[in-house]
Amino acid sequence: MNSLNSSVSEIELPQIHDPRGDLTFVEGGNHVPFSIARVYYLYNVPVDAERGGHAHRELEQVVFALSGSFRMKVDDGFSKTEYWLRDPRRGLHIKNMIWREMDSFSQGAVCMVLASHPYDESDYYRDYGEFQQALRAGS
Ligand code: T46
Repeated sequence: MNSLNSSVSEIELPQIHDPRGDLTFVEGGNHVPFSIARVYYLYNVPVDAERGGHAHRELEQVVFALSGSFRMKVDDGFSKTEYWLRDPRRGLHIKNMIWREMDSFSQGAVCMVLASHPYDESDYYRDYGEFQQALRAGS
């Protein structure tokens, strides 16, 4: 069974700073503990939008605020906590079977996500009751 502490953690990426600006890079299997199969990003998000509201059976992801900020609420079915993402060097690694909800997007926020698998709708629990049932069944 997942525990929230072992299933959600912050990852800090390198930053190369020089007078021309900052450069940050990310390598799958190194900074991110899986091979990156997919990258997607959220942008033009209305400040009052709520995204997420699901969990994944297998998928692991690392979520970044490349620009601006937003709140990420996470829940393993037993306990809940929240993170504010606002630093493009600091990502949130979320393992499978974690319910997540995102809100409080700042104007112009850009959220980038590195994912361990290609998109697969059958990997989603989009119903909280089903998610809880699956946790109780240990699946
Ligand atoms: C997550 C948060 C941070 C695709 O066709 N391909 C994709 O790679 C993704 C991510 C989504 N879609 C389709 C599925 C839906 O028809 O795009 C539509 C919106 O997806 P969703 O409602 O799942 O978007 P969010 O922002 O609520 O959640 C997404 C990810 O799905 C999720 O895994 O953790 O971003």
